[in-house]
Amino acid sequence: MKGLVIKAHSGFFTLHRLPDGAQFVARAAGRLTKGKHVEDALAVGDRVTFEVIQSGGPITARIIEVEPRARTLSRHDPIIGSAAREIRQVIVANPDLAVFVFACAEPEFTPRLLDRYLVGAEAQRLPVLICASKIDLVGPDQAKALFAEYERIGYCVIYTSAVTGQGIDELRAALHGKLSVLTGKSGVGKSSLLNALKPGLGLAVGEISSKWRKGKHTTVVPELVRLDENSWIADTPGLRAYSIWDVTAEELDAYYREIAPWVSRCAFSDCTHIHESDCAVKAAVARGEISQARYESYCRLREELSQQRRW
Ligand SMILES: Nc1nc2c(ncn2[C@@H]2O[C@H](COP(=O)(O)OP(=O)(O)OP(=O)(O)O)[C@@H](O)[C@H]2O)c(=O)[nH]1
Ligand SMILES: [Mg+2]
Ligand SMILES: [Zn+2]
Repeated sequence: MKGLVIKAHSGFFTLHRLPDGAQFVARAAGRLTKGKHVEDALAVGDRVTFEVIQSGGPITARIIEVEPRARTLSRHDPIIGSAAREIRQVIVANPDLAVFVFACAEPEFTPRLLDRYLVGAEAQRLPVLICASKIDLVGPDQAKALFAEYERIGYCVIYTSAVTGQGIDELRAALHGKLSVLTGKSGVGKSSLLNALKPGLGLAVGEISSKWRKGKHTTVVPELVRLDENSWIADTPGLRAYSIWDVTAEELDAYYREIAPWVSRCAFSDCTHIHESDCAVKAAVARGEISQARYESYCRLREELSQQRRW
């Protein structure tokens, strides 16, 4: 039987059988998890072959095979004290789309964090959608102004309000037929959006509006929520999901999509675009073709990456 892993919880996996949707709680066959692995053997989003077992307990299935992954959303998990071993923690297997949720207000929009997420997604070749949430708090004009630069460089931005219902149909259409990963810091309204997308879902929503100030996360376990027949969404715990630590300083320019096209025209092939004199990127910034804010974001991130310890 074929299934989709919709929840992973310390060695147990909840499976959604395809195509009928019957649910099973499974463990993985020993050989799948034994031995050396560079990444988690099983994660939410994996497509598996399984068999039903009679255990008399809560476990009703055994996973016997995992389909090769199209891509993964993952992050490095350095193992303390053994630099040679490195493991990828798979947050979601086979994602089709990353949805980055940023509130127009409460909490305040932080473009530098969006840039980090975008770099992570570009590096993992994951298509991106930006969701500007809580549009009711600022109105359409101010919301558009906040995200204008991202639209200009070609990212799709959908403006939503879980309160008025604005943009929810547009968002639902964009998610159709895909496995999407919803990411954003605590309090931006991810669970509220999911509840609006799927009435009756009843996900817990942070009740105290000051909660985001403490950065407390209401959602803790990544879990796939089914929007319709073949549309799935993972409400991730956020923040750490888009670690960019796989990216090197030298390749960073490739992941700023409006910077990348200029790189080959720089005088030096290893141009950092920071201090060189004959630099096509800096010239494009001077002409206003690359925004000052995004360029500064690039410089800051590059500095940070060049200082990080490699393992
Ligand atoms: N005005 C307004 N408030 C919203 C909107 N969406 C969510 N909120 C409020 O924002 C707060 C946080 O919403 P959540 O949906 O819990 O946010 P979250 O992103 O799921 O937060 P975590 O689970 O902690 O990561 C709650 O008080 C919501 O009522 C919106 O569209 N407009
Ligand atoms: Mg939540
Ligand atoms: Zn340059």
